[in-house]
Amino acid sequence: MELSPRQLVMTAVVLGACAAAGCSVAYAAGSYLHRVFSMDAHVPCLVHHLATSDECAALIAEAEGAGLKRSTVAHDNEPISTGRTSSHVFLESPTAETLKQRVSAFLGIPTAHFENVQVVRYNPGEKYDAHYDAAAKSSTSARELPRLYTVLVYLNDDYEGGHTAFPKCGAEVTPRQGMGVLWRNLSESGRILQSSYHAGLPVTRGTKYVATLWIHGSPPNP
Ligand SMILES: O=C(O)CCC(=O)C(=O)O
Repeated sequence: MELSPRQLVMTAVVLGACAAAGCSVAYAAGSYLHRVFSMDAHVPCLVHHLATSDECAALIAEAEGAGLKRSTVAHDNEPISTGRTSSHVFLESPTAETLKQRVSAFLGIPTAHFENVQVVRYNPGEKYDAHYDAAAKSSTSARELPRLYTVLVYLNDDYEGGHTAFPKCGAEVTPRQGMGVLWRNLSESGRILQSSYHAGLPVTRGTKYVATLWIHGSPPNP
């Protein structure tokens, strides 16, 4: 099933407390969400039905087929981190491409600005401590990464724990298969946005899978 931007708009929701931070994501039937955002999504937003259940299942199978490895934080050649204990793999597959195309249409940013889709697996006890995606360490003074937006897509929800927390927004997302969470990491002037500080809380039972899309302001270096 293909999802139109209109269907996505109809189900977009702003996470509660951050709305006070000045973002006006108005409900505008017939508008595309990226226009509603007017590119100032300085708050995390939920996007329901961003991926179909078939796509979610395919991404999990493709990731398992390709082989996931213990996660690093910014680059695959870094040492492993105790703050990020999951495993992941970057995928280049027709399903990953479909997801990129959909998010690209949704945000109005070409897929050339996207990193490859990363599929992350968390077994019980595994987590990703609070951090900024636009910084290589969890402090804003650390080396910065040009990740303008992050889009997380939950690929399953048959597990316990594993919520995504935005501590500086007072918001916590309960994963639902196919649902996305989208947020901006950098302001227009390139400052790291406090609202983008987030964590993948420990999974307490079962296995969690998410797909992560990082989108840059210009095409990333190969
Ligand atoms: O798995 C989650 O809920 C959060 C993932 C995350 O923090 C990230 O990919 O940057």
